[in-house]
Amino acid sequence: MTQTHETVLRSASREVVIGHGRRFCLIGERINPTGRKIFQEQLRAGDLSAIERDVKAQVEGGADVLDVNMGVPLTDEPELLAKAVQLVQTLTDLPICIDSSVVEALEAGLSVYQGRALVNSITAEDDRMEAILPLVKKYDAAVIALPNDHDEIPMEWEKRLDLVDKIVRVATEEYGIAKADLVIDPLAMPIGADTGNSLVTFEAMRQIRDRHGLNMTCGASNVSFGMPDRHTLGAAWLPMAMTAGLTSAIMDTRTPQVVEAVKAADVFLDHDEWGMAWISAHRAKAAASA
Ligand code: THG
Repeated sequence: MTQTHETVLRSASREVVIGHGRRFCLIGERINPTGRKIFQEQLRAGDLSAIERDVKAQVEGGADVLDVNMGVPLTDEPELLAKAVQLVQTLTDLPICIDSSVVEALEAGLSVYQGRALVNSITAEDDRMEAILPLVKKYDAAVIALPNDHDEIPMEWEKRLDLVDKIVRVATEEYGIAKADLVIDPLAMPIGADTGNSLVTFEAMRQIRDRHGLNMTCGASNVSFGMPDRHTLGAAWLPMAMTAGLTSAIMDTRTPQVVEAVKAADVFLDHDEWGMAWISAHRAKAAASA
């Protein structure tokens, strides 16, 4: 068996560990204005108040980490992301996943973050790794890496594995980043586009776990995009992905159906010893409704 790695994330006062023998790590996705017109207009006008509501909802739904993305067209994204990261740190003690395609925004977010962040993300492209991996090292963060390069997303798991090999080699040998601090996103594609997509992603997950022991995360809501009854698809897909080695997901924790499917899978995968977390969550729920 390959040794598996544990990724340690921290806020100023709390630690979260992602690992293959542990309970699944839920990364709340909603602090993100993509596709949300009103939220985008508010952010453009400097009104960050909606973030408060989104943080509250993701935390109450059971998030372990919060993804913060401020990708609003026609804004100063570094400034906005830094402000959002500062605000979120006043609202919760959960660690943050700093999500941007803009290198300067990632750096701005990292520079105001107190703790050990998860940077989202690099690809296997040389220029992305060159720009972002020094920041990961400088700020002692962990980083999500997507196995795609300049061409389109590879639809063969073998090609994704080749790109994972490249990312691991470059990050560890050229930038001195520990394997424990690499979290691979094996690329979950919409099932509506091709019903063979998930089989490729599950095989990539098994290979990444068995060959590298690396942690993984995924944009789990991508999977059901364009399909009816998305929650049921999500609630089936995540336990299957967990069995294949997925150790965290970027997901909407407001949906109990999906969150509970993950918690149940933790019990069956023996990641929740004696089902203690499962039992205490249900006791708390019973107490709250009494
Ligand atoms: N991998 C990594 N990071 C990611 C993603 C990924 N970050 C962004 C995204 N994907 C995950 N986050 C979100 C946040 C919000 C929504 C979806 C994913 C969302 N989607 C609406 C929906 O699904 O119906 C519609 C949005 C739209 O209109 O485009 O709210 O895969 N590493």
